[in-house]
Amino acid sequence: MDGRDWSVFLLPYEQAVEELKVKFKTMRSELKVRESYAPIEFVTGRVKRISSILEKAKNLNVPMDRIEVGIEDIAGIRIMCQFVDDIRRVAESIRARKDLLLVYEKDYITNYKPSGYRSYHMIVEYPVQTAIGFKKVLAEIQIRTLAMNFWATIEHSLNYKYKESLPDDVRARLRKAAEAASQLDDEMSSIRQEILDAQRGFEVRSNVVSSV
Ligand code: 0O2
Repeated sequence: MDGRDWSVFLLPYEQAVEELKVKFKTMRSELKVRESYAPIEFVTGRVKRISSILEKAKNLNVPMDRIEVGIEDIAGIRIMCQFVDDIRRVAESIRARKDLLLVYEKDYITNYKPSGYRSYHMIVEYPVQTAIGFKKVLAEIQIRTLAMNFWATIEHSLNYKYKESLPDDVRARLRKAAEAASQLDDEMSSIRQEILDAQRGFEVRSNVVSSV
């Protein structure tokens, strides 16, 4: 494929990323109004770089005429949440959506990667209405906490910079840092739970007082 072919090939993916970003950002603002709390903190999206698509196709032995089905994250959406529980809530709402079809899910939170990487991935099929007709594209939705995102962003940039030359001790320290990020998430969840319990206790007490 030459440059023009790639630009045309990537158009529906660009459209899918833009539309999905708007939809999840809208979900956040809508839930803030309806329930005064949204499980989404912020949303980003990107279309995979051509060099990354080619590299992944090579690594996975995907022929060029099969990249549409063989590379599932050409369109990528990332949803950042405050708490681990929020990830489950967002995943549930994605499963219930009628504007996309869930293909499969990868739970890298329970089964974190050897690198220490944690995130919840959902591969979906998303229909776009292009200028020349209807087309279904695959997209990868990554759902993670702010702590998971902090770790993944830094690990990704270090890996990108140092490639295979990342020293073993750095890899080991990154794994430890991922563990620390996970403990931070657990601690934040338990602090949140204590606040919720305290608020519930307060509501119960004030109901008893108002009924006497
Ligand atoms: P970029 O730069 O985001 O475009 P698998 O075969 O299951 O190991 P596969 O098929 O590559 O993995 O897909 P996976 O793991 O579901 O998703 C790949 C994407 O997840 C990556 O995209 C990253 O965004 C993220 N990811 C997966 N593992 C790691 C990791 O160890 N560290 C970090 N920082 N991110 C990870 P790409 O392809 O890296 O590219």
